[in-house]
Amino acid sequence: MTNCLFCKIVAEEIPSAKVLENTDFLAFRDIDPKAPVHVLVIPKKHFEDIVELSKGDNVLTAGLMKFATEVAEIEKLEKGFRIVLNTGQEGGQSVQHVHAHVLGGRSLTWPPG
Ligand code: DGP
Repeated sequence: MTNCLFCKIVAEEIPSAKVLENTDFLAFRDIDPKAPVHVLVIPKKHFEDIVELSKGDNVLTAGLMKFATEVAEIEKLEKGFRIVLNTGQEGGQSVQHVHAHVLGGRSLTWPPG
């Protein structure tokens, strides 16, 4: 998708601090971290949100979770972490390319705001 911020990060038109990458997924550090570790995990192919992804591609849907847990392992989050997929307006999604936040490195409170 031409005007998608995260597609531009995948295409390296916009720089990012990469954490992990394979053929299908990219993980990079959030520009505005909410925890000592805050990494975004995205499929390289454009899907607007987790609803579109899960309806469109079972393999990538499962792969996203697997990739996110690999990121948690690389980031040494053995004490615990959180995977968050903000979805839609009320879910707080601001970038319309599905992404999982991997958050950790501190004690995380619940419930979120
Ligand atoms: P969400 O609000 O769930 O849609 O999360 C979008 C996240 O994307 C937010 O935490 C900030 C991050 N973000 C926005 N623009 C950029 C950028 O240009 N680079 C990086 N690395 N992260 C960005």
